[in-house]
Amino acid sequence: VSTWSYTPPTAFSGAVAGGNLTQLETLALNSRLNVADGHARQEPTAGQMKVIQDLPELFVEASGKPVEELERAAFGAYLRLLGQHSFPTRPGRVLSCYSSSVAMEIVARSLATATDSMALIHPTFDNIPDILKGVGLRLVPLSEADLHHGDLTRIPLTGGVFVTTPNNPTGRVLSEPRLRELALSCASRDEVLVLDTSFRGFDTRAQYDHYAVLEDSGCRWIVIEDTGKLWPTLDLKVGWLVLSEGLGLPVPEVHSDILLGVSPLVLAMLRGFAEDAERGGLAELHRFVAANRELVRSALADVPGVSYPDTGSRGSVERIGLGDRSGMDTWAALQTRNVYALPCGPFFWNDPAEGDHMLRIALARPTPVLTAAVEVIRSVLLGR
Ligand code: EGV
Repeated sequence: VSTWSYTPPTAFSGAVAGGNLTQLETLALNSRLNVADGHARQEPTAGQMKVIQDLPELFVEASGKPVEELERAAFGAYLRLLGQHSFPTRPGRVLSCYSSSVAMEIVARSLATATDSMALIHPTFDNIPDILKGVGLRLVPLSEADLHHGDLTRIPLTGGVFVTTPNNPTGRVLSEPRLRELALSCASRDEVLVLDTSFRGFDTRAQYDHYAVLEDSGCRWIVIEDTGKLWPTLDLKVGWLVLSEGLGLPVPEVHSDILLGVSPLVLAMLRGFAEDAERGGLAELHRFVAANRELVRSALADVPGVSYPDTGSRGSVERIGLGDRSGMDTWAALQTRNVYALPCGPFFWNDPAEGDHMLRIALARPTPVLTAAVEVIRSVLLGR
């Protein structure tokens, strides 16, 4: 396996200490042994390659159709694929964004007009607390233990509850009964429930009909759906903002401040990827991720102190418990050998020490890349 020559992006060379996770991911972009970001970088399958080869025809098709039709087709194909059969169909209930982070920024700005505080799942990817704090919201951490098993009436009252499910990096999925409880609690406390479901495509346990539960509960809700983590589309993707009736927030107005719409070509391409996934591609992807997870676990099986905190995770990222070793020291040692992972401290946005002794590695990579990266991780952890 050849290694690309690596030039650190100079703009980010000072970003390591005190930087955020995305800055660490940026450092990894030029290395072949990049297992840092959670974007999909595996080889396209034969079915996906067919869609890629059809791009010139899709371009012509997209130029000649009303955007609303392309949007409805892509959104519908994606949500039906993932079991979300009660998704809203009325105009105005679904807004397309370039990415789920853009969608989140729009949600954050909208929420900030109505409240000064939110409860947010802990841990989660650090750009979510950063976006919410960036508009002035005060954040209350909601631990996974409290989210899944705690007394919901004891969560401090804020303007809303923000939950990533399946969560990043743990893969924990909010169950249907628990979503119902949470939604009813939000309804009775008049809090907005925001769900980020970017990783739901990897886990059939996150593919029950969330919209049926949300609509039944009577709460005000926003769901952020994201095609960006699933398929190797070179970051051509959409983040959809799906809104409840009577939300009472200026989401459409803020959305219109930020963008007019996403590319019709991207919408047409995503419909093609969703249809391929429906024809068996999704099951194939699940097998691929499971095999890569197994590859990692078995390659590191005999390394003293290594553990897997997320035994039940089916997401495209995997946490590795490092025992006594620090995540940041391990990150630095790997980085000198051109391997880029993520230290887990920053995921614990309210208490980074909780994530100090863990690393996150991406599984949505070509198997030879993952094999080579894990071989280096193994030598570093063995002190070689
Ligand atoms: C992951 C990075 C930002 C994000 C990476 C991610 N994007 N910061 N807007 O996509 O798990 O690696 O979610």
